[in-house]
Amino acid sequence: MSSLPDADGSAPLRDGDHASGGSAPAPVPAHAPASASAHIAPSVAAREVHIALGANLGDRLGTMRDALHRLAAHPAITVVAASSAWDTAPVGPPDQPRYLNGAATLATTLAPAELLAVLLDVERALGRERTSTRWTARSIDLDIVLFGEYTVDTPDLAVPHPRFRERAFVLLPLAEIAASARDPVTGERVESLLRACPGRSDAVRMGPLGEFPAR
Ligand code: A4P
Ligand code: MG
Repeated sequence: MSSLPDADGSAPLRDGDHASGGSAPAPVPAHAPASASAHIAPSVAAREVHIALGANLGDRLGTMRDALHRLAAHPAITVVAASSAWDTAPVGPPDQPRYLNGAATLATTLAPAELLAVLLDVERALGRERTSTRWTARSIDLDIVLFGEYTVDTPDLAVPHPRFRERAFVLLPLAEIAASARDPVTGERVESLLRACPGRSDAVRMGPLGEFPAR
């Protein structure tokens, strides 16, 4: 993408590709399970990925915690950090309950499309039902917000998430755990995107999503 600010900081990924090129990959954290690097070719280093979680049906907090534990149990994923849970007003159709939102940082050797497949599996396992209408109430929503400094633009996956810059319900929790993470499209850091984002005052910080990495 010509608009990318960092000549060496971003590289488009095709569906199914492993992240390659771009900035130096994040090292596998010391606490990563040994199986994490064995899952895919050992030469594939773990990437730092930030995901957003949202829920406004059922046991919102319990479902979000369950989702993180399921991700942490995956052999190619380490949950490096989790934000607080934030109670937020619904964006979109107003006739739905308030959301609980959060964010987590993962280290993974999975390719973006593979990680998306895992997230969709976890959503299904936790009772997510999709309707033909966008932005309707859901038991759990798991979105990839940033995948290192890479960009992905395929029919099934867009990274960075196309709407994260204008969403306080994504940026507030993300800024707790990844304030200096950089948006590869605008070059802005999460903390400065948050400062420019409307809707922050409507969100209420609740307790932690959980202790990650799990001890
Ligand atoms: N998809 C494309 N890019 C991505 C990505 N980066 N991460 C595709 C995850 N999925 C991605 O998703 C539909 C398809 O998007 C996926 O199958 C995948 O192939 P979905 O979860 O069924 O759709 P959705 O969430 O209803 O729609 P959308 O447009 O992704 O919604 P948003 O933008 O995520 O907004 N208000 C509050 N307060 N809190 C919320 O969490 N969430 C939404 C949904 C609306 N209002 C909200 C909240
Ligand atoms: Mg989604």
